[in-house]
Amino acid sequence: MEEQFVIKQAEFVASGGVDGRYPAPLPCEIAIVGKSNVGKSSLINRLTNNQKLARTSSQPGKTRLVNFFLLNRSFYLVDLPGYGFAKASKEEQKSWGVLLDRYLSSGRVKHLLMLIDIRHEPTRDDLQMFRYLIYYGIPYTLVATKADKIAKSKRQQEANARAKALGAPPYAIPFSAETGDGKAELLSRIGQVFLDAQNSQKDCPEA
Ligand SMILES: Nc1nc2c(ncn2[C@@H]2O[C@H](COP(=O)(O)OP(=O)(O)OP(=O)(O)O)[C@@H](O)[C@H]2O)c(=O)[nH]1
Ligand SMILES: [Mg+2]
Repeated sequence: MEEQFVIKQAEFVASGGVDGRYPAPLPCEIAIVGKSNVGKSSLINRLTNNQKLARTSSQPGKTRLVNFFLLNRSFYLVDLPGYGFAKASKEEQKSWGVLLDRYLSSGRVKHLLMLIDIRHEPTRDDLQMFRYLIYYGIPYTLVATKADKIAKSKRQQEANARAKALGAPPYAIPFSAETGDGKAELLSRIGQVFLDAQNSQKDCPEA
């Protein structure tokens, strides 16, 4: 039987991005994108079983920097500021846009987890984000968050409908940071990405 990928250890490493400086890269770096309040930081906490690792808030706009978490002492999981935070000033929205853009175009990120709320149609910002990651050719996995808010029997169907509305192949992992639903599937996806990154590193060691 295939061994389950487990997160044994997690630590906060650094916040960055304002000056375009980040920690030294590792072969595997997975970042989380999605609109403000969709549950990016909560997902990190659930995956690592540490409610205090990434700061969360019921107020949108909590995460304002690019936050690097080192998992299993071997790869980065990166928490990004959410987009589409209506209350932010034009100036703030612009600087978050620059931060995100600079990070995503840095070539560091190997895989994106794009989070969408299982209950809502994608916003204009979601559509723009999705076009952006296709444009840059960044591999991604769609995750439909807050799955606990709808009936279990409808979750997969609703998650898939959200993916389809984005213009993606109609599949998203239903996930709940509240109950841990979808965690095993997401971990297995992350495990795959991690192994692929390790293997391609072996194939071209100087990359
Ligand atoms: N019911 C439920 N609530 C959730 C879930 N995930 C997150 N939340 C709640 O949604 C709110 C926002 O969560 P965060 O994890 O801070 O969201 P974020 O995407 O990091 O937000 P920004 O940092 O502002 O971009 C908090 O009140 C969380 O408790 C979930 O799976 N189920
Ligand atoms: Mg956050």
